[in-house]
Amino acid sequence: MLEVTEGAVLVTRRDAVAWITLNRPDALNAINIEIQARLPAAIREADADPAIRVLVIQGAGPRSFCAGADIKEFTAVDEPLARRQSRMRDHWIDALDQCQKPLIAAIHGFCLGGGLEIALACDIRVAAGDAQFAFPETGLGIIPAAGGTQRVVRMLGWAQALDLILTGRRFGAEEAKVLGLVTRVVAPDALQPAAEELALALAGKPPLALQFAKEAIRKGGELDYAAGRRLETDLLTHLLNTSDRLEAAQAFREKRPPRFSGR
Ligand code: DAK
Repeated sequence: MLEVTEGAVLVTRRDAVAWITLNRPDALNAINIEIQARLPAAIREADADPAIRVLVIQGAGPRSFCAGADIKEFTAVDEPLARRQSRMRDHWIDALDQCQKPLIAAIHGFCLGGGLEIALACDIRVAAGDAQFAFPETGLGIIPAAGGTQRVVRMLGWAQALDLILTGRRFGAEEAKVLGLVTRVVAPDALQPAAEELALALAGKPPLALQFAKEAIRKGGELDYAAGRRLETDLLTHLLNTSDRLEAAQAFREKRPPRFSGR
């Protein structure tokens, strides 16, 4: 994985963790065309790198994770351009959905519209106490369409999805936790350490078990119960002969920490 030190999406590596930073702090990290192109590339590259076990997405600057799509790039579009933009949107959000490694969103400040959709596409969301969430799309004459409507109805059910998306109301980190949109809230200056501690804990676990657990939950959750159980059993069967499963049991018997190889 190449480290990227300039541009709208930065990528750095610490230990086995790839830190992907939305880097347009003057625009509150709004998603412009450059972010739409670079974010999926960064995620796919980190996902393909065997030295990386966990990815964290965060926003640069003190005020925002991401304030949504770049409204200054919104224009009246003709049909071919609309189709092209729509393909690009599918592309950038698909990269998050297809990522096999654990994806953590470390959220501070504004987390709005497309920014909230990025966060919701991650596996675990850690929010700073100052985080503010909303789906402002309907006020702009559009709808959340980077997975927002579909993810929120699946995560929270119809009633909350309709309330949040029709009104576009702003809500804070504690309410987001009560709703179940984020699972952890920490003090603002504890966000980075909390995300790092979580990332390192996941990086120390058997990678295939995490990958298959993601698949069982994400894919299985879209299936009926019986089909989901079959998927779960198939995935477990693949894990039974992995070196890491044998290593976990061996380390337990020898009363030592396990060393996982990812095989
Ligand atoms: N786009 C562009 N610039 C933005 C921005 C945004 N979303 N949000 C903030 N900025 C810029 C501001 O313009 C300002 O820049 P300057 O004017 O100084 O050059 C700078 O960031 C600081 O913002 P403010 O001066 O406004 O700061 P305030 O504290 O007063 O207000 C705010 C902060 C977050 C409440 C406010 O900036 C705001 O309401 N921002 C807009 C939030 C929003 O509505 N976001 C868009 C949601 S819709 C699609 C794919 C995805 C989507 C759509 C289409 N396709 C592929 C077709 C997703 C849609 C959305 O996300």
